Amino acid sequence: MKEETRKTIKTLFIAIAFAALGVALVAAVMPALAQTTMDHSKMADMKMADTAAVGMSDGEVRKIDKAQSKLTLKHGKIKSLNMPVMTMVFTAKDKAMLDGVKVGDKVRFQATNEGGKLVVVELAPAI
Ligand SMILES: [Cu+2]
Repeated sequence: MKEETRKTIKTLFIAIAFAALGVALVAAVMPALAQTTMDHSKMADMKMADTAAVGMSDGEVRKIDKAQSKLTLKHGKIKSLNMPVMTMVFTAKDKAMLDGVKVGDKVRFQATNEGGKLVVVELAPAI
């Protein structure tokens, strides 16, 4: 092989390697960018949902676990959390909230999703 040909091939390989690196970088960065954009729109949606769903949801106390700051509520639709009617466990934001209710009580409450954990931030007897 001629020295000239070897040099050309070497240059070509380097060029291909850089091109491949570039593609890999773009491939690695693009999903991250897309993700960031999606998160922003999600946040905007959540804020809109929060504003739209000011107010409390209906519930009935099924179980109280004061030691764990948890309560089981049979609840009506919760628009802000996109939930249908169901019975589920919530975490009370403040243990003292649980002092004001007992099993069987009808309540009005407000719950938020805090990193996947559903937290009751307000709890009051139903009027
Ligand atoms: Cu639920």
